[in-house]
Amino acid sequence: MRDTSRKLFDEAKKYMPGGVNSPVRAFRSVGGDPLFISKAAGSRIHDADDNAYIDYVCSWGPLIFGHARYEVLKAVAETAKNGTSFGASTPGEIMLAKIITGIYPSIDKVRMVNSGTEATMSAVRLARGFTRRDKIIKFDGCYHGHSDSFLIKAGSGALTLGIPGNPGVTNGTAADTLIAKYNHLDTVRELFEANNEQIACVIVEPVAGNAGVIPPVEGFLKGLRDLCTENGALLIFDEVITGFRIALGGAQEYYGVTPDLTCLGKIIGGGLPVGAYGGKAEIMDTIAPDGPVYQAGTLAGNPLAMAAGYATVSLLKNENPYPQLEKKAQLLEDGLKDVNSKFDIPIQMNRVGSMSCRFFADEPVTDLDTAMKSDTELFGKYFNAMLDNGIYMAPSQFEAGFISVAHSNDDIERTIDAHEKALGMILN
Ligand code: HOZ
Repeated sequence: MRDTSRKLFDEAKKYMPGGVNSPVRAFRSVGGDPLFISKAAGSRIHDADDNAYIDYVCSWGPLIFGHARYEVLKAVAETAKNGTSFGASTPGEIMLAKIITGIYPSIDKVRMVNSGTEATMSAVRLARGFTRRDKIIKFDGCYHGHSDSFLIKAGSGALTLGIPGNPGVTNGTAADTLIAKYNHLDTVRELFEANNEQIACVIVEPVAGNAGVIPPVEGFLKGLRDLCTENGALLIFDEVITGFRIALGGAQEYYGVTPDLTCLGKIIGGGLPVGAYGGKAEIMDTIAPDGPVYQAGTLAGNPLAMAAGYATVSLLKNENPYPQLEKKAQLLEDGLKDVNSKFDIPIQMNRVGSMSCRFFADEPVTDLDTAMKSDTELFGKYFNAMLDNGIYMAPSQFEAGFISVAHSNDDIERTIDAHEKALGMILN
């Protein structure tokens, strides 16, 4: 049934480490062979054997309108006709920068990069350069891409694959990354007290989305804001996932807390490789060529990514799909919960807007420790049973699922149905 994908995976393993270009894709924690995708449209992806699946990965978040949305494809195709990259400025960069700064009051100026990893890495360098301090605080289970400073107690693939410590990261770098517990403000306060005037920034996913989905508890983000202000440190929101996802203005709009710097990615590239970081002009002007903090990129502000991103953000601004997304996500959550009540399997349903996660755990998941109590083996069985029933989810307990504008009520019904079948299958 998935023979072609299996053959392709065998072939891929000869030429690429683990047969993949990003570890979670290898399906290691859920078992089975990864799908090779041949095409997608709307809410559906097709594998190389032409099996169709309702897709809840949505390219890990960027595809808020679903796959191959006409306006986005058109923007990319029309831009590509004039060339794909110049290593020089283009009007498209201004268009995307202008629409982003118009939507995010905390962002006066923005610098485009090529990925979320670059955005967070550069934002932290900027925070260090601006404050002239070395140490940073990050949270256990939060993932900010794969640059050295962040690969300590990281979420996503590092968590999924249980990769311990930080091979490849120097002890010096690791020593400058202080780890606090997500949703435990006291641990942040203690780190500030123990490292007086040494902390450049606190970086946080305002909704943790790489250890499953873990919403911030009441007062957590506001508490971070206050602690940063009191201690002269910058607050960085990594909104690579939440930006334009849980609200047009991201988590900072949703929760009403203003960071000093914001990292964006995913949706602002409309499915093409992109990242960005921005903030107050006073801070951003520290970046070269205006200031001494260096950061550059041959393909930064690439015209195709700018076009796809601008088309996507314009659609979001014009159509305001957020109430509709919330409705669909609620419908799905309610249906899944109804099914859950028929089975003797403890499942915690975490959700913020159109990002969600089902934890196979007994108790509410509010931090990394409680997330780690999930039954990952059971999740693996569930994942494969869902796949067999036509549903493509992130192949890890510790990732977020996304619903798009393209997901229909019929898709949601089918998903609830598949969920019931899958739970039945894993009990047998
Ligand atoms: N959690 C990652 C994105 N936020 C998964 C994508 C990947 O690593 O390939």
